[in-house]
Amino acid sequence: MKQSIKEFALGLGVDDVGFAAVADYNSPRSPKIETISPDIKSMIVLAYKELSSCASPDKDTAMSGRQAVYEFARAANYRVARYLESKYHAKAFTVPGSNPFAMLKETGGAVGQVSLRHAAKAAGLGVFGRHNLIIHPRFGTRVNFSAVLSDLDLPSDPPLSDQLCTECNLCVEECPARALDEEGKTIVNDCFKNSQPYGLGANIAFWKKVLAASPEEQKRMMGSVDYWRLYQSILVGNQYYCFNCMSVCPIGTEI
Ligand code: B12
Repeated sequence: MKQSIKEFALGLGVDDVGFAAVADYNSPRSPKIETISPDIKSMIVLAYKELSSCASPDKDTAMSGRQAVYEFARAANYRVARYLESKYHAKAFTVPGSNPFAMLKETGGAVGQVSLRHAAKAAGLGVFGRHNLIIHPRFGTRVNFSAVLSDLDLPSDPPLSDQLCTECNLCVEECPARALDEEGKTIVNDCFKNSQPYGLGANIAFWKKVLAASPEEQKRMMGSVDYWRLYQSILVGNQYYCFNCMSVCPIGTEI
């Protein structure tokens, strides 16, 4: 069953596939999987190589590469979920590459329903690096994930034991926000401000300024490039303007 699911997903163009039993998934800061469904027993984690455009100095081009990954991941999630439903009469639940996920005050809107990094690790697709991201043996850090959860009783693939991260510290040094200075922790808000300069935080700050401004200033602000970029960021869906910790990482044979 695992082999046929894997061949089906690879046949779609997914770059790598791993399986994790929910019992082997351990993400202390994520919600319990049961909150999605008590029937879920396994996770099928799909891996997508990040395009080399992630290293482009043109951030819109870099983000268009990410959009391509996420749009393909959404379709791949649906196809794999339908395959499980139609071939194995399974229940299937998709986990997107990014949004939508719970917008809660207590999580600062920065905790997904499922941590795809922790799922990828449990599925033998990679190991954590100094940047708190997953390093895949072939794609290095230039890898993104999505997942399909199911009630199929599928055992985990063997975990990767290799220490892929060489602690070269490039990710830490090249982080414009110094968000990785503390080992094992990403300073989420510092990364947010830099990686999503037109994200939720910037949106709220913009509207607060508009509300406090004179009618003349409000008109000027509504016509400003800042507002255009806020608008586009919503269109794109969380526009990232920084890929450094991903693009500078030298690990991987197919980066
Ligand atoms: C929310 C989110 C973010 C947030 C928070 C990131 C984080 N590390 O938690 C922000 C906006 C900062 C972010 C940034 C980035 N992201 Co992001 N993100 C997510 C998302 C949607 C949820 C992650 C989550 O649930 N984290 C919360 C818990 C589970 O994480 P944690 O490891 O336990 O805790 C971390 C932090 O919260 C913090 N932390 C630890 N303890 C504490 C305690 C407190 C109180 C606080 C506040 C924080 C904190 O440090 C830990 C290590 O990073 C995932 C997709 C998914 N569903 O998994 C993508 C995901 C993790 N992101 C990804 C990427 C690529 C990025 C960026 C490179 C930006 C970009 N250009 O894409 C940067 C990298 C930042 C980094 N090096 O950590 C990829 C990673 C792929 C890989 N190779 O591992 C994912 C898996 C998306 C995907 N579909 O592939 N992201």
